[in-house]
Amino acid sequence: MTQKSVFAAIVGRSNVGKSSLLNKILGQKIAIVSSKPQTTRTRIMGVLTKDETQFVFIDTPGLHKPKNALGETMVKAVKDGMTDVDVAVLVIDAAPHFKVDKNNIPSAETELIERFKAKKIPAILVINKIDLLKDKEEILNIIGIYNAEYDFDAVVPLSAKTGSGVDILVGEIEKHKKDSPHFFPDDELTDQSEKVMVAEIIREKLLRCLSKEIPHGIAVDIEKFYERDTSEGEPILEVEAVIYCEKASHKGIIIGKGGAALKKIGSIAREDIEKFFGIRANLKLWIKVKEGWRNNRGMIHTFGLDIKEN
Ligand SMILES: Nc1nc2c(ncn2[C@@H]2O[C@H](COP(=O)(O)OP(=O)(O)OP(=O)(O)O)[C@@H](O)[C@H]2O)c(=O)[nH]1
Ligand SMILES: [Mg+2]
Repeated sequence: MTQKSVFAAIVGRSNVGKSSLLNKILGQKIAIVSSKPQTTRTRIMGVLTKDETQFVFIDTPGLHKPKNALGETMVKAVKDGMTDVDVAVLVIDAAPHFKVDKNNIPSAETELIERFKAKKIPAILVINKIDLLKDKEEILNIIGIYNAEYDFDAVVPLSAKTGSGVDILVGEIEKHKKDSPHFFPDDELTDQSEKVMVAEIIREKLLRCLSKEIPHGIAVDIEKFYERDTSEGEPILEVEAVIYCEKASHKGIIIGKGGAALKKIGSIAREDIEKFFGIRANLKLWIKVKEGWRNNRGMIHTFGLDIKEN
């Protein structure tokens, strides 16, 4: 049996549902999701092996205008994520297109399309969040607008939330497969380490529980991560993590009155960690202030947020 592989980059603006789509395709959550923009900070690989074909999906941060060094590394991660792929999947959010001028494609999307043109990258257009559309006929308008900009190989309206249309997308991506040995073991799901997965689960809860700008200035560093047996001989995962924030006032908000906010974050993060690893877990959280870390390349590196080499 000749092995086949296909590399697909998932790109688009922030919050359009790229990570939700990756999780739905894999049938398991490996990328964190939130309603706040700039949730994904690095390039994340998701691997799906079906018989002779291995799909490698590259989830990328939402393309945006960077405001700091972290933003610059995120934008670089988008560009690097598109290098050497067989196909790009441009994800757009169906809903906002009816509120704005219909002929006005957002600049981040134009920029991505320009890159497909320059690098001759075959691309599939995904119109996501169709579950939110009342008038499905509007999809035809969107298709018209985007097809005038680029000769997309396929256009797939879908919902990463309900899963409707996701199989069609996988079929379209599969058309780009090439004869090639598999790059990952067939049972591998992601290139993220277990420690990074845990840090991301904690950051997701911070994004969900905290308001506005605080989560954008947060990084999570796992200091201890090991499994031990309890006195009853039961395996338990011990995790100790430091939450870095940018201001002392933010630290107070994260802790909350009498520690209530931190307790809640810790408890929902622990539940998810237990679900992901399938064993009980103990989670201890500390909070430290690191002013301006998002403009400090050394700290960005320490937090593992700069570009990973292939
Ligand atoms: N109704 C609906 N909501 C969706 C759908 N897909 C994603 N969402 C929601 O959209 C928000 C953003 O989803 P993400 O998957 O984090 O988006 P993203 O494009 O990865 O965002 P960044 O990582 O910030 O670039 C979340 O609140 C999701 O639950 C969908 O098909 N339908
Ligand atoms: Mg994301």
